[in-house]
Amino acid sequence: MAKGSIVAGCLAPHPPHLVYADNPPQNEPESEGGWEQLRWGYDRLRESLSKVDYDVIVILSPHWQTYVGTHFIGLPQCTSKSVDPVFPNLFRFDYDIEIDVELARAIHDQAKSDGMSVKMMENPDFRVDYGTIVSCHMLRPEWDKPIVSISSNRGMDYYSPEVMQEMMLELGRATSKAIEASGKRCLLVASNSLSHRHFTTETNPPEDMSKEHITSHAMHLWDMRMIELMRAGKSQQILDEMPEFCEQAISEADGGAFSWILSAMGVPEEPAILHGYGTIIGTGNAIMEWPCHEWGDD
Ligand code: 2X7
Ligand code: FE2
Repeated sequence: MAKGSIVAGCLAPHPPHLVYADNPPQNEPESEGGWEQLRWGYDRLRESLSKVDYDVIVILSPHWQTYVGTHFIGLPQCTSKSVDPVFPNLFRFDYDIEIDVELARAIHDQAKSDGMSVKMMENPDFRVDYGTIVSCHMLRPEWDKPIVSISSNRGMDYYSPEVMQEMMLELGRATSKAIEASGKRCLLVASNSLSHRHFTTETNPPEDMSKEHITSHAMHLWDMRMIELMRAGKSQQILDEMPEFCEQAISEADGGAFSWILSAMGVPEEPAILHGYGTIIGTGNAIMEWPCHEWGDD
């Protein structure tokens, strides 16, 4: 069997506003558009990924929060309606998702044998979190690829950013080992915003773009710094600065997805491609791609 590989890594933010603005048939509420810069960024990412062949999407979302270890969905099919708890007016989405349980279990087993606390989630009533759904929909609206869904074990809330990061680096290494052994071509997805300080009131209508901007200059500076580091291939520096980023920018990288993906890709020195940047209710969101399939083995 050929070795499995990570064909590309993506930073794919998941504010439900993006799906709301796109008006897909699965989502009940209707909009007049909005957040076009980010949605055009997703167009460019999809166009770039259309040239890459892959079997499965492996995604870690900060909105599936598990406080005892990392969990993996272990059900072959998940079908239900997802309602965003904070934005039920924007996101009521019918989903029908195929899970690659074999690969999920392989990553689980590898992480377990490396000493991590992990669990396969097999409750048939489980609802998939909206972060996973939004990122996957924006990446691949055809929903024709199975996914591996990985939880965020909130190591930063329970311990510290440093502990969170150590755990996510370990999980990244386990993910990469299991993918290699699986023979599968995988698209890796970190589903998170960058700076994450948001407004506390909503405009009418929510898609009124005359009201959309970053919450503060400090948040803007952090977002630009992270984007420049990604574009310069300075993954190790990102990891080194992650604790300050999480704390000072209230970043959604606190869920571990950003550290996990950099680790799984081997802390790349190759540049990431910026497909788009924009704010959503004041948070900073970058759509990035690491085109690993172009890098070769050496
Ligand atoms: O989950 C989110 C988010 N990360 C950022 C902005 C708005 C809503 O939801
Ligand atoms: Fe979020």
